[in-house]
This record gives sequence, structure tokens and C-alpha cells, in this order.
Amino acid sequence: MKLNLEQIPREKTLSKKEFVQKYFKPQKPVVIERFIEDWPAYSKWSLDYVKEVAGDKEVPLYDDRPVKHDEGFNEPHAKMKMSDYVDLLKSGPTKYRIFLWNVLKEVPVLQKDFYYPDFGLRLMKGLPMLFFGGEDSHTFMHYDIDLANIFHFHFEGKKQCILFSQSETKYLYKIPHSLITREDIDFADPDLEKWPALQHAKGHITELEHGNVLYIPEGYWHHMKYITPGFSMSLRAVARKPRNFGLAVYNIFVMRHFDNLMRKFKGQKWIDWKNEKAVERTQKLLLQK
Ligand SMILES: O=C(O)CCC(=O)C(=O)O
Ligand SMILES: [Fe+2]
Repeated sequence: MKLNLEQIPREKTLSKKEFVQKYFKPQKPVVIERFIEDWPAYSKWSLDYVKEVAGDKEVPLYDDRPVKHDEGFNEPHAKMKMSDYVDLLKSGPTKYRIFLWNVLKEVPVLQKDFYYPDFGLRLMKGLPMLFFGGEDSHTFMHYDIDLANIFHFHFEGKKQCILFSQSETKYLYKIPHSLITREDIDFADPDLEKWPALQHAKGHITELEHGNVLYIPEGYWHHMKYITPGFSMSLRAVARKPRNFGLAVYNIFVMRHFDNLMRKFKGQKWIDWKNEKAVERTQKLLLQK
């Protein structure tokens, strides 16, 4: 048995009008294959180029170890120079990833290599973020705290992306008071006997190659698996649907602080409780079906 995933449609190019009508309004994902061919980044951006312009920067690295209280929240698991990291990526599989690296702030010259595309949405200009991963590494299934619309541009190598809309949350073993699902689910090859509710979830899948851009609609869950080493840039636009905007405000101003407080007071017990709750709640919904 496999997950119920449909291929994300692919378009060679797409006008603003077509994008809004066909994908933004109905909130459907799409891959645009040749959208950035006029960006300098299209011919320039590679791991070697990043090594050249940012080799001396120290970068925070994350692997796939589950959240633990004593390791702090969002604390990097290791640090190294970008030049060493690129060498590591090229030397073979590694779990180490860079998650949310602010390009503008860290390496301003990279700004000249891309434009803010006009998709009819107002993009947040201060927040172009970069993500890197080694062969076989993955970003846990999550949705972003602000439930933004995401344009995810991929460079060098291949990356598998699995998406679910918020309507599927009930089948995904979501951890309460957080933005992730159970971290021990391997979405690229899930054990459906252990996680039976996943059979009911309807999702989307694609593989990105250099120069492709994936539109991720508001609040969609995303799981990324780097098939070969590579990196991506995300540009974001604020959630427009009132429900999503409301959830974003709740997550940023309430959920996050409540969760931090509970971690402080209850420590690992809080994390263990949430992990159990994720299964309990999902099983309960399954019985009601
Ligand atoms: O590609 C990745 O490693 C993660 C991307 C992501 O989570 C995002 O763009 O919001
Ligand atoms: Fe994300």
C-alpha cells in the first residue's frame, strides 16, 4: 500500500493571469519549469558558486534527530564553514541541512541574481530564505507558522516534494501545539500498518530539478527529500484566506509562546505527551470514519 498522492501539474511557463486563475484562486499547487531562465541565478547558482561567494560564512546545520527538550528549540545541531559544508555535500550522503538562511542578510551579492516575480501576490521582500540538503536528507513534514503562499525555486540536483492541504491534517498525526507531524513517519516510504490513518490522506507529489519553481498554496503541509545534494530559495506572500490568516496570527502570538512555556515547565514530559496525543487524536478520528 502506498500514500494517495497525485502528480503536481507542470507548466513550461505561466502568465500572471493564468497563474491566478488556474492555481492561486483555487489554491492548487503547480510546478513552473522554465520561469526563471532570464534570472542570472539560472545559469550561475550552483553549489560551487555558493562556495565561491559564501565559503567563509559559518552556517547552522540541522539533521533529522527528533525534537528533544535538552537540545533546545531550533538550536542548530552543528556549525561549519559554508566551504566545508559544500565539500561535505559533494562527498556523499549526509543528513545535514541548512534550514531558513536569510540570503539578503548573509550574502548580499546574491540579491542581484534574482527578481521578485509578479504573480499578482505581494511578496515579502525581506524574507528570501535558502535551504540546503545532502543526498538522502529530508525536511520533516510541516507547515509554515504564517501559513504563507510559498514559491520554492530549486537549484542543482533533484528534490522530491510531498504536499498536503490543511484539509488532510486530521490524517497526518499532527503534533498538537506545533507545526509538525510525528517525526518518526518517513513520508517518502511510510509504514502504513503503523500509521494507518495516512491511507485516507490525499496529497500531491513532484520532483524538482534545477530552475523549476513549485507554488505551495497557503498553509499546505510540505515534506522535502533531497534526492541529490542541492539547494532552494523560498519567496513568500502572506496568507489571504481569513481562516489561514487567523491561524497565522494565533500561531505566532499564542501557540508558539504557550508551547515554549510548557517546554520550560514540563520539559521532555511535554514533548512526550504531545507525541502520544498526536497518535491518540488521529486514531480517534479514524474510528469515527
Ligand atoms: O526545502 C526545504 O528544505 C524546506 C523548505 C521549506 O520548508 C519552505 O520553503 O518553507
Ligand atoms: Fe516550510
